[in-house]
Amino acid sequence: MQTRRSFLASGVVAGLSAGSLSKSLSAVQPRGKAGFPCVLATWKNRKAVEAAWEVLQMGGSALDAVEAGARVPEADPDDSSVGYGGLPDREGKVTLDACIMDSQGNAGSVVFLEGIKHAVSVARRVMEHTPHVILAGEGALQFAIQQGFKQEELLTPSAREAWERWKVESRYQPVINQERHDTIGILAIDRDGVVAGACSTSGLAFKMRGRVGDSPIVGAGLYVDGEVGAATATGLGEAVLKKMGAFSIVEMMRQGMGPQKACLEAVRRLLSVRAAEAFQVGYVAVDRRGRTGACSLRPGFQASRMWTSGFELQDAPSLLSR
Ligand code: SD4
Repeated sequence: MQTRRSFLASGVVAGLSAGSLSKSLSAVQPRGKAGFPCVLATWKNRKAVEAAWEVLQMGGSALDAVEAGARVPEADPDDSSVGYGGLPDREGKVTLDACIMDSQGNAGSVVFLEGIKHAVSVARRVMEHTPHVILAGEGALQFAIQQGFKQEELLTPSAREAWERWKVESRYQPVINQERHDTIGILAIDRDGVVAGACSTSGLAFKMRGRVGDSPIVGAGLYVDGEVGAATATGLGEAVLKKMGAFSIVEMMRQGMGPQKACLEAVRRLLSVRAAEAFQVGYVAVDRRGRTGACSLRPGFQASRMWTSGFELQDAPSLLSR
């Protein structure tokens, strides 16, 4: 069990004073809670976490749980960063990226997928029904249709309006936390201690056509190793890609770091990415014992967590103060 003291020591690893982090840290420490089953997700994703939890409660697998969880924001028209209702690229097209991984290291992902709401389920089919890991664009759509997925318009009237407003100036400038970074990264450990993860997003609003972020890239937006744990990311995908965020966190946990300390160290590494002063990234991680971690570059990132004791939404500690 990670103690407050051991976590504060990690502030030193990150080159931070313990004092500057202590306030937010007290909010994020699980205080005696660890273990499994558990579900951990990026942002305020209560319904997704509850859907995943329900699967676990029924005796379902971690893999089924994370898929069920990710499908919730994918179907929600009010979630402007995932699936149906996601903000489009600069040409007004909603393009989706998603990834899923099991505890054996099996992975499936789709990138630049259009017209299919449940990208995470297509990713799972890629993992389970093809010899490949990633399917892109037209090929991913073709595969999804062959698999029986329904093709539909994902651009909602309000997302279209937002795009029309954006077109007036057509300037892309990531705005920290106000872009509604709501990408779902979701991790679960089932009652047998088996770990899985999934990640689903419509990517950055008004991105260049063809742009793919970190979320569907194994090791960047998501990584699972059944012997160690799992991690997932949200925020500016370009930064996460350059640092292989999720993989780094899992590898640090393999070397013995707790999930909180590993997330913090992965965030610290972002400081060397160009324009680090202008973007946000958040990580969440869980080790195979069910200890969790969450950390972001700047304030504003939250983690949603479900244990047997109930749901918790927590403000993650941040490396920078603003
Ligand atoms: C991306 N990481 O495509 C995603 C964006 C994100 O909430 O997390 N948005 O870069």
